[in-house]
Amino acid sequence: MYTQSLSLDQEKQLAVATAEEQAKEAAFEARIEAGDYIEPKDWMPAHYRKTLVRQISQHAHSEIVGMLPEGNWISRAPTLKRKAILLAKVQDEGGHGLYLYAAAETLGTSRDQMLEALHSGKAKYSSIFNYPTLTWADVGVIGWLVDGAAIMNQVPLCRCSYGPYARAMIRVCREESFHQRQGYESLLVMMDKGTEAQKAMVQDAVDRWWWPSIMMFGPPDDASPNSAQSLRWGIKRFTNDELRQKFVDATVDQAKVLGVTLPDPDMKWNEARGHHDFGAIDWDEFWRVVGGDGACNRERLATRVKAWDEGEWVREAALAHAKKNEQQKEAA
Ligand code: FAQ
Repeated sequence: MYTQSLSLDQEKQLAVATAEEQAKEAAFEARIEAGDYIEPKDWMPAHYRKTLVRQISQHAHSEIVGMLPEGNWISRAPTLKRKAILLAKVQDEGGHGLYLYAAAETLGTSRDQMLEALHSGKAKYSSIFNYPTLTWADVGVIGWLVDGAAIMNQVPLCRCSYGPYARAMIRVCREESFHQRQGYESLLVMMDKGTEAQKAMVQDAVDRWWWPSIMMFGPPDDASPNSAQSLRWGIKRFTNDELRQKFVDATVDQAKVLGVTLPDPDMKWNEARGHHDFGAIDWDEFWRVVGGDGACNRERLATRVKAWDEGEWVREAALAHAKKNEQQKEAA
C-alpha cells in the first residue's frame, strides 16, 4: 500500500528523459572530440559548466587581486618611463579581470555572485599574489617570472573548448607577452648597468619569487583532482606538471642571459629526459597559502573588500545614469 516504487508512467518518463540526456551528452562529447568550440547557448553537461565557472572566475579574481602587489610600486617607480609602463600593465590586468568576469557571466553566473565568493573568502585566486613586493626589483621579477608562468599556462587556454574563454585568452596572452618583456627588460638594465647593490636586489627578488612562481601551475598531477576531466573536455590542454616543466626549461637560459642564479641546487639538465630536473617543491607552503595563511592573504582580501565598499557610490551613480538614459529614450 505504501509502495515507494515509481508508477509505470513515471518510469517511462524518466527513461525518456535519461535517454534524451544521454543523447545530448554523446553529441556534446562528439563536438569536443571534433575540436568544436562550445558556445553559451549550446547544451553542456552541468559539471562542464560548473568547472568553467570555477576556473574562469578564479582566473578573473587572480587578475584583479594581481593588480595589488605591483600597484604598490606605481607611486615609487624610479623614472617616469617605468611609472608609465607599470601603470599601463596594472590597468591591463584590471581589463583581463573584466573580460574574464564577462566570459564567466555567459555561463549563467552573475558578477555579484562571483565577487561575493571572493570577498567572503570562499573563492580561490592564484597563490602567487599573496607574497609581498619588497623592492623595485620585485616588479621586474613579477613581469619576468609571474607573467612568464601565466603565459605558459594561458597560451593553451586560447584553444580551450569553451569559445568565450578561448577568445578572451587570445587578447590576454598578447598583453601578457608585453608584460613579460617589460619585466625582463627592466631586469636586464639593472643587471647590465646597475650598481652591485642593485644587482644583489635583483638576485634577492629572484630568490624569493622563483619557488612561488613554479607553484602557480597548481598541485602535482597526482594531487590535482580536476585535471583528468578538464583535459578530457579540452578545458585544459596540458597537465600542471607538463606546463611547469616547460616553464622551467624556458627560464633556465633566460636566467643565464640575465646573470642571475635560480635558487635550486638540484636544477640540472637531464639528457635522457630532454628536460631540466629540479628540486622538490614545498607543497605544504603552497597549500598553506591557498588556504588563506600566506604573508599577504588577509591584506589582499581586505584591500579588495574596501575598494568594493568605497566604490558603492560609483555603482549607484552608474545605475542611476543608465536608468535616466533609458527613461529619456522611452519619453522621446
Ligand atoms: N593558487 O585540480 P587542480 C596571472 C587550486 S593569472 C590557488 O589542479 P585546476 C596574470 C585549484 O583551483 C594567474 N589555488 O585545479 C597576472 C583547485 O581548487 P578548487 C592565474 C590553486 O583548476 C600576472 C585545487 O587547487 N591563472 O598570473 C592554484 O584543474 C601578473 C586543485 O587544483 C589562472 O587562473 C594556485 N596557484 O588547475 C596578473 C589560469 N593552483 O577550485 C597580475 C587559469 C591550483 O577545486 C600580475 N586556471 N589551485 O577548490 C588554470 O589554468 C587552472 O585553474 C590551474 C589549476 C592550473 C590554476
